[in-house]
Amino acid sequence: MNITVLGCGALGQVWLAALLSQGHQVQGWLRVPQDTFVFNLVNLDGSKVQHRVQANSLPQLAQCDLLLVTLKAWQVSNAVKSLAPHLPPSCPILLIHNGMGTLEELRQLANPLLMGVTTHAARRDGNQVIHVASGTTHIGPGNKQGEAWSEMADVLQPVLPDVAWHDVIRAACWRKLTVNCVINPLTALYDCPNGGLKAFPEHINAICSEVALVMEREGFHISQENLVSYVNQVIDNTAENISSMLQDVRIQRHTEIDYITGYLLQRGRAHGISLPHNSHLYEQIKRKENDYERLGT
Ligand code: KPL
Repeated sequence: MNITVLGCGALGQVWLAALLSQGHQVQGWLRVPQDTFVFNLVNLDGSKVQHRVQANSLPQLAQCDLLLVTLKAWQVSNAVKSLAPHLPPSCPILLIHNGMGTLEELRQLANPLLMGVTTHAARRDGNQVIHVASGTTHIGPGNKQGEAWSEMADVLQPVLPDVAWHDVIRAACWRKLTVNCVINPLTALYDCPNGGLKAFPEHINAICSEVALVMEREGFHISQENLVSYVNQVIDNTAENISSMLQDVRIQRHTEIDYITGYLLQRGRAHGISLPHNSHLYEQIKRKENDYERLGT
C-alpha cells in the first residue's frame, strides 16, 4: 500500500519503520517540508536502525491508500483539513492519538475516517527514538464512511501487532481517556513517573468515579471499581514511563489537556454533570501551561 504518515514524532517513526519493513511504500509528512526524512530507531529487541524515507511529496499523497495521523490531538484537525483536498476522496484517514474530540472537529470531512488508540509506547532519547513497549492498537470507524474499512486491521496487524477492529471504537477510546485523565495530569503535577501515582489512590478513585458518571450518560456502563483496576494495571505496566503530558510540561510544550480532561468536562457539561475533581485538575494544568506559553517559551 501507499501510505503517508502525518506526524513523524516517536510513535510516527515506529509506524514508518514497521510499514517499511513490510514492504509498503511510505512517506513522512513534516510540518517544515523536506524531501527526505532520516530517523534513528531503537527496536524493541534493542537493535538500532537508521531509516530514510521520502517526505512531503504531493504526487505521492495524490496516490495515497492510507493517511496515518500520529500528531498530538491539538494538531490533528488543522493538519488533516489542509491535506485532505490533496488525497483521493476514497483514501481512509486513521487518527491515533491521546484524548478525544478530533472526530467532532472533522465532522465535515468526506474521506473515510478511522479512529485508533494504542498501548504501544515510544519515546525520544536525544537523536533517536526508542520503541519501549509493544501493545495493541484498537481501531474502528470514526465516521459513516469509515464503517466499511474493517480490513484495515488485517493490513496493519502484520505491520505492528496487535491491531484489533471494533465496530464501536468509542468504548475503547473512553477506556484510554480514563487512563489519560488519571495518569497524565497527575504525573505532570507531581512530576513523577507513572508508577509514582500508586501513592495517590484517593485521587485515582475520585477521577475514575467522575469519568464513570459521564461514561454512563454516554451509553457505556462501567463501574468506578472497574475503571480504577484498569488504570492501576496500566500504572503497573508503565511504572517507569514519563507520561507524555509530563514530557510536554518539562519541555514547556502545549499539552493535550484540552482533549483529555477538557473533553471529559465538555461531555459532563453536555449532560449537566459537575465534575469538581477533574475541573480542578484541568485548571491546574492550564495554569501551568499558560504560565510558560505567556512567557513565549
Ligand atoms: O498514554 C500515555 C501517555 O503517557 O500519554 C500513558 C498510557 C499514560 C503511558 O504513559
